[in-house]
Amino acid sequence: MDLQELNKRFSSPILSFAEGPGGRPLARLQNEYGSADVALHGAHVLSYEPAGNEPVLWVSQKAIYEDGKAIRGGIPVCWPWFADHPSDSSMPAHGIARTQSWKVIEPRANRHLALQLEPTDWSHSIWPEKFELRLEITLGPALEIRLEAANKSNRPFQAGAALHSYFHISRINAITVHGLENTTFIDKLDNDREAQEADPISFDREIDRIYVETEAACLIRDAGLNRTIRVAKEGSRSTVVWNPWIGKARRMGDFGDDEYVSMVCVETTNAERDVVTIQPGENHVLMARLSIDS
Ligand code: TA6
Repeated sequence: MDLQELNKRFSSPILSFAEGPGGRPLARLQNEYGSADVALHGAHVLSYEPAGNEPVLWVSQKAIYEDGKAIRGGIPVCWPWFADHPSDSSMPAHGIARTQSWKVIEPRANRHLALQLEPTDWSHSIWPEKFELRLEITLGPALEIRLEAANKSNRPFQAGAALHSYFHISRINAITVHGLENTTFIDKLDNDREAQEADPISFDREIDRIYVETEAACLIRDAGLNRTIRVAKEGSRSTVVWNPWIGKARRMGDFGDDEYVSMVCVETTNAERDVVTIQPGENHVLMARLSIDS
């Protein structure tokens, strides 16, 4: 559906469609609470700017906007597995959802934008389950991102997932992440060792941690911007915290060498022991709610 048809069929006083980065279709939400841009590619939230505040999300200056590629930044939708496929390393990292084009559909009551993904020949060739994904976004006092996964088959399947949010910060050494104190995490940089820390998270090196069995909201306190980003969630039992630091940043072609200083990932996830099993005919909802704490 081209932009003219999208606007004719779905635009509203707060929703319009325009050409975005890479000349690709973008949905733009705008109201008294602020604005948010969502690429139809990957149902990928690219920006969220609360009224009167700095952008909440970060996107790399070197992000790539191409079919089959994931956009570096914003909120990649990772499904039906997080990070590497559990048993087949030849599979695409973070699943099949973030690299495909989603369809705009009618949102449910009180929600502002809805996108849908169903199996394609490509996805079926690498993951043969019958599913339907629906991403709904609501721009209010918080930006609410709701990922609903439906099992359309006659057998249960396991689904890992993440709303892999990249946040805009002043400087990596000016922030701390709160809410995961004394919570078990899997350290992806130390042979999946499990550990806990009593203090809020501060950053002086690469961090790549999957915190498990936690439903806590996280706070990103940013002394440089004098603000706190709240990352609340529902339907999620894992939270991933990641900063690539300079070494990994330099090894990623779609990530500027020094961009690691202005971002942090706090990801609303179900991974490892928190992967969910969806029964035939049933759904699972994963939701992230992003806001600036007054
Ligand atoms: O967010 C944690 C993580 O699994 C890191 O290990 C890093 O690989 C990151 O995701 C980005 O993954 P991507 O496939 O988007 O490069």
